[in-house]
Amino acid sequence: MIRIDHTLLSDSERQSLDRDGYVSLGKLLTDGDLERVRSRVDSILNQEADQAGSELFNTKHIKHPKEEGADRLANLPNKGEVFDTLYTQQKLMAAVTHVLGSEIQLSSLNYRAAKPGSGLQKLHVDWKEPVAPGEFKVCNSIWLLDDFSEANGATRVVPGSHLCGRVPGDDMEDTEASHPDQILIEAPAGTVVVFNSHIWHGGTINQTTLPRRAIHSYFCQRDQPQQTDQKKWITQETLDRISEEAKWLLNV
Ligand SMILES: O=C(O)CCC(=O)C(=O)O
Repeated sequence: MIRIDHTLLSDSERQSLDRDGYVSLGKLLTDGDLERVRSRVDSILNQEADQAGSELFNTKHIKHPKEEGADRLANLPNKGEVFDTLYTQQKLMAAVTHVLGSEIQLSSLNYRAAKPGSGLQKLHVDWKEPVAPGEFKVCNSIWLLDDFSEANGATRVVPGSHLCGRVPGDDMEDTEASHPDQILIEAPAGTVVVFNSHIWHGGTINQTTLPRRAIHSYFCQRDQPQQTDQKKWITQETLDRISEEAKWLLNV
């Protein structure tokens, strides 16, 4: 179990999550934190080269197709202390448990960077089927490592769509197309945005010359399979370093 301080979330933040399906928690990373995270990401990208993100593809329960338009890293809980806070931060916990209840676990902690000229995704939900409002299984958060803007491929969401009990393919002929009600998550680097993963969402095209970088801290109900099987990947070094709460969240 973890202790959650529900007072960390204001009434209006709770209302945004309930009504709109997402909320910005503001800038939770200092500029110094951001530099450390970016620098660690760069060194893992260099080290792993064409194997980067490989833990994400061909997992036992959830096959995640390799995405040509984006660089990925996976299994970040085991790749540096600098990532520990990205799945344990107290305000994040308050928001995720507001959506899913207290029986949660980390599904995966992955990096995604939309490459210049790429990154457009279909509008999608992060679950295999539509769910009724309140029967939510998954909740995601984006730690922005760069300022997100229309130009560099900010994530799009359709506010309120987590309550409609349908998925984009039910209503849209072309799920890559713009949705009339979509909005872009435009915010400064260091911001954390939590979104109910049943909201219709997706990456948009990065029209700049630099990657648009983010880390997704993704949670699911404790009785559901994790995207990354944390027990399989956990290392002794990580176990020796992290808190009891972090072990509980990883379910290791
Ligand atoms: O990085 C983004 O903007 C969204 C990514 C996303 O929704 C996904 O990869 O499933």
